[in-house]
Formats: sequence, C-alpha cells, structure tokens
Amino acid sequence: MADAHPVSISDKLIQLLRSARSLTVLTGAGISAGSGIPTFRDSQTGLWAKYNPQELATPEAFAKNPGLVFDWYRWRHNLVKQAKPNAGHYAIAALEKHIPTFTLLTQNVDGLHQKAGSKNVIELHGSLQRLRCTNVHCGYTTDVWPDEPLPHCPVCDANLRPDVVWFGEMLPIDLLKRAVSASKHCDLFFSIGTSSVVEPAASLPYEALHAGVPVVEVNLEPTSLNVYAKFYCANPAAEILPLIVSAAWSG
Ligand code: BV8
Repeated sequence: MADAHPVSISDKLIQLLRSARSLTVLTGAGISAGSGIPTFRDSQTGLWAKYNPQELATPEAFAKNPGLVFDWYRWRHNLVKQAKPNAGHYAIAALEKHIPTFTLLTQNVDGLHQKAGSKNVIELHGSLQRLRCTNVHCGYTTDVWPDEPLPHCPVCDANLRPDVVWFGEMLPIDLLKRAVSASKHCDLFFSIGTSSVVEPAASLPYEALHAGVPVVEVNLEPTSLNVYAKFYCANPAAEILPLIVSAAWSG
C-alpha cells in the first residue's frame, strides 16, 4: 500500500532516489497541466468542448472527417508552440543529471520535456511537432505545418497527418521494447501525471513491479496503480517534484 504522504516527502523515498543508479519515469498529460495544456480528462476548452478526444484521436475520425481532425490538431499544435515547460518538467530534467542511467517515457506529444532539457526521452505516442505522410511506403515527415487546411505530401501527394499514435494504432514496436526494458531494468520507477488508463503505457509500471522495482505515483488523484505504489504524492507535479529533487540533492 502506498505510504500516502500528500504533503510531506518520505525520507525513505529520498534515500531510494539518492542511492538509485538507474531511474525510469513515465509521464502523462498531468505533467503538462501546469503549462496550460488541457489533459485528456479535462473537458476540452472552448471550440473543442463538445468533442471527446478519444473520438477525435483515431484513424476512423481522420478518415471520416480529416478536416475536423486536422483543425483539432492544428489548434493543439499552436497551443503547444506557445507553451513553456513548468517546474515539474525542469525537475525531471534535473533528475536525469543526477542519476547515471535515466529513461523518460512520455505519453505526451507536446515536446515540453525536451524543451526543459530532458535528453533520453521516448515519445510513446509520437509528437505534435511533426507531420507524416499517410502513405506508409513514402516515409516523408516534416516539422513544418503548411497553412492549407488539409496538407498533402510534397513527395507522393497523399494526405499528411499528425505524427502521433491514434487509439487503435500500434505503438512503434522498437520504442515499446525499449520502454519495457527501461521499466524492468531500473532501481526506481516514477509514474507522474497519468490516469494509468491508456494501454500499453499503463502496463509499464507493472513491468517494473514484476521485476521487484519500487514504484512511486505522483498524481493529483490515486489511480488503479496506487495500491501497488510504494510511495504516493498527491500534490501537483510542478510543486512536489522540485521539492523531491532538492530534498535528495540539496546538499
Ligand atoms: C493499441 C496521442 C493495439 C494522440 C494518445 C479498442 C480498440 C482498439 C484499442 C483499444 C480498445 N480498447 C482499449 C484499447 C486500447 C487503447 C486504450 O488504452 N484505450 C483506453 C481509453 C482504454 N489503446 C490504444 O489504442 C493504443 N494502441 O492498443 O493498439 C493494437 C494492436 C494490434 C493492432 C492494432 C492496434 C494506442 C494508445 C495511444 C493513443 N494516443 N495520444 C493524441 O494525443 O492526440 S493517448 C492520449 O491519451 C495521451 O497521449 C495519453 O496517453 C492519454 C491520456 O492519458 P493521460 O496522459 O493519463 O492523461 P489523463 O488526462 O487521462 O490523466 C491525467 C492525470 O494527471 C489525471 O489522473 C490527473 O489527476 C492528473 N493530473 C492533472 N494535473 C496534474 C496531475 N497530476 C499531477 N500534477 C498535476 N498538476
């Protein structure tokens, strides 16, 4: 059962962190909430309030109404372009500097971890920064979003699409294999700002648990993972993560 210390930080956690030689961190939309990016469980703001992200982020939605899906992603792309990393992103980048072997597994597509200086980042669900050709034999990608409503590939003229993994699509198998390995082979595993619902990412903490790795959950609310977590912090990530880093390496 997690030592639920919603305010204080367990000394045991700090000792484990300080002595860790390898750390794996999984993040979800909650880490970017502090940067003004709506999470998937928040009601989408404004224009998008009436749409369910899980219905828009699918190949079926794109096939049925590519213009609507593209507009949604263009809206998010513009939101993310203006967004800045928050103290939670920077704290995770600091962890990478303190621990010899560090892997960041993110479900987010906003690129904020890289903006904060994180280096070894596995983007499990792709990136809003990039577009890719829908023709699987073409392989064209770009980080330039053309103005036209439904851009086409300059190489083969097929539609372009956001370079993200939609619901019902497989994650890139090489990334998933690296993520499973990093989850099994670490001294400590953090799950931060995720509802622990979306698979296969939600199974990664269990890879750690099955390997005997202690898991820390940092999330505003306990998720299904919480009963297995050794430590639980209910504070906002941007508040608690810097405190954890300074408690471990303040000297
Ligand atoms: C797959 C990219 C199999 C796109 C995303 C039926 C048909 C097909 C598949 C399925 C199916 N039923 C189930 C599935 C599997 C499905 C799935 O898991 N569905 C869920 C809904 C049950 N998964 C998939 O489809 C995956 N692929 O299974 O393929 C397959 C096999 C063979 C052949 C073909 C296919 C693909 C999943 C990837 C989907 N793409 N993103 C885009 O972004 O537009 S997922 C997207 O939603 C995000 O990337 C993210 O992963 C997810 C949202 O989850 P969270 O990040 O956790 O965010 P959420 O809002 O839920 O939670 C935020 C948490 O933070 C909250 O708990 C909150 O309390 C907390 N919080 C908030 N603020 C803070 C905070 N915590 C701390 N501090 C704060 N300040």
